[in-house]
Amino acid sequence: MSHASSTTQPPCALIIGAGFTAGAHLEALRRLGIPVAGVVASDPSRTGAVARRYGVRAYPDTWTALHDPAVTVVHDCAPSDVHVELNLAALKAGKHVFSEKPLGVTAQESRRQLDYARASGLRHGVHFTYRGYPMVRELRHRVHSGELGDVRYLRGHYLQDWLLSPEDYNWRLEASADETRALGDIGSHLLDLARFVTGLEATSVLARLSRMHPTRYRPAGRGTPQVPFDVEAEDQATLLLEYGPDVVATFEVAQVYAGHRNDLALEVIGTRGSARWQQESPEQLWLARTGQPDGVLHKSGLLCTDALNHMHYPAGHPEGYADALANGIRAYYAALAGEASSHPSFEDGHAAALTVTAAARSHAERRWVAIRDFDP
Ligand code: 4PW
Repeated sequence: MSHASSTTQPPCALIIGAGFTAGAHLEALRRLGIPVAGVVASDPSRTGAVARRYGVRAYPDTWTALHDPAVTVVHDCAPSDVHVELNLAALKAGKHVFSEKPLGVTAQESRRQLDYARASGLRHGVHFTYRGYPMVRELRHRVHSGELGDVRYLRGHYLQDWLLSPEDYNWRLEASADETRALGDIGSHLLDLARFVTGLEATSVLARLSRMHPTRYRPAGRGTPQVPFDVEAEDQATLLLEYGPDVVATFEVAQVYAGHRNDLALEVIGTRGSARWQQESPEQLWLARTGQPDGVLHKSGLLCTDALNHMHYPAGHPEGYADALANGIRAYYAALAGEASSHPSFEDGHAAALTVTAAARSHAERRWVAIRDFDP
């Protein structure tokens, strides 16, 4: 497997998908000055609409898009259940891949992609947006510098409410019984955040998954009644995790908790102190350390270097989700250009998928499971 053309050409992106995430990638690429060849999605009218909005080419089908010699990097912003097919096709066409999470809806899918990507020599990345916030970098630095002592507990949640009503419709809700849904979609972010911040690998999990509504409704078109369908996968999950013998975590994930818009939070509790970051107050870090007054650290020019590398406006000029997303894309393209830059890879995507798959099995069998047993 040799893919010399994509590794020597200047970068040029292809976007697969036409939803919220595809638009966010397009905006970030534009902001970073990275050329975009075009867009392709399963629905030609949506492909056309996105292409017009951003002034890029609308490809007629995925094969044509993936085999355009102008394209060097594929951004997979398509629904989760087609990532395996699209990412493998992109790698086979000799393109670098920057995939949205979850890398696969099962650990089998993420393992196949990781093995193929490693052998291809192409650059593989997974977009775990929340690593792109300066204060996440600051939290990681403080955990690794030992400021909190030895890490013992993690508390975290990723809670949303945009799928609360049975009439709220999105492709995610159609996940089959052998896939995960909320856990893969947003639980993967929380698992990755905990792993990134602490450097610890989850070793075992006990999980309980549930659904708010057994029946939901799919729109059938203008003037036509909505079509009911059975919900097979979870929209809520409670996890108890072990990270080796000494560290325990409790995590909650849901997309049906009223009032929680994009409420991602991680608290690291150590033998000498605790620290917490929350996505909805992204420029702050809560700190409580023994022998010191509790306090909230605000984003400033005095943060650790890694946080400053991810801070692109001076203190007092708030940065949020779109900036974190652009920071993740910037890090991937810098690495592609040969610069010393780290970004989440298919290995990180596989690590999250492994824990999600193990959690689904734990729920199905109502028992603790060892996560490594699920690495195919
Ligand atoms: O990746 C996540 C999505 O799947 C995002 O960060 C937010 O939640 C927005 O949509 C979903």
